[in-house]
Amino acid sequence: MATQRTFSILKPDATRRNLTGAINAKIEGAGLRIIAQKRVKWSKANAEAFYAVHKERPFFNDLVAFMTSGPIVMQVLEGENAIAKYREVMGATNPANADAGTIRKEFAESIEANSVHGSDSAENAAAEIALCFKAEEIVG
Ligand code: FUP
Repeated sequence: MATQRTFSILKPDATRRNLTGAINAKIEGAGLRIIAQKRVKWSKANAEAFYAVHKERPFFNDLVAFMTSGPIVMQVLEGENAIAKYREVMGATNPANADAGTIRKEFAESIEANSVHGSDSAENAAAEIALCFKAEEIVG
């Protein structure tokens, strides 16, 4: 498996509880390199654009409200098999179903306030990175 890049977000529940360093330690401990990182506060339009794929889902409005409720940290991660590896390190969407040792098992508060986002495919990783970072902000 070749070196890949994936897109990550440390969500508002993580920044609120001062967990960005603890989560980054899990990411780096898994062998992923943080090659871009910035802390921002999303507008409603930013969150709606990012989660457009979930527009028809019943949780969409709550998800947008949550993702705009505080600062987030957007990242590009690089490593061998980075997309699947980060999904493994993140754990299941619902922390109740997440494996021991995963970010969501250790840190997530609920299925909504679940601490992290990670791309679920190579296609989405490329699109999410392009949406959120300029090429010169990514330093591999
Ligand atoms: P994941 O890829 O694991 O982040 O999960 P999804 O793409 O299915 O969902 C995206 C986000 O929507 C989740 F991180 C949290 C939110 N969500 C809910 O709030 N309720 C749900 O039932 C499912 C997802």
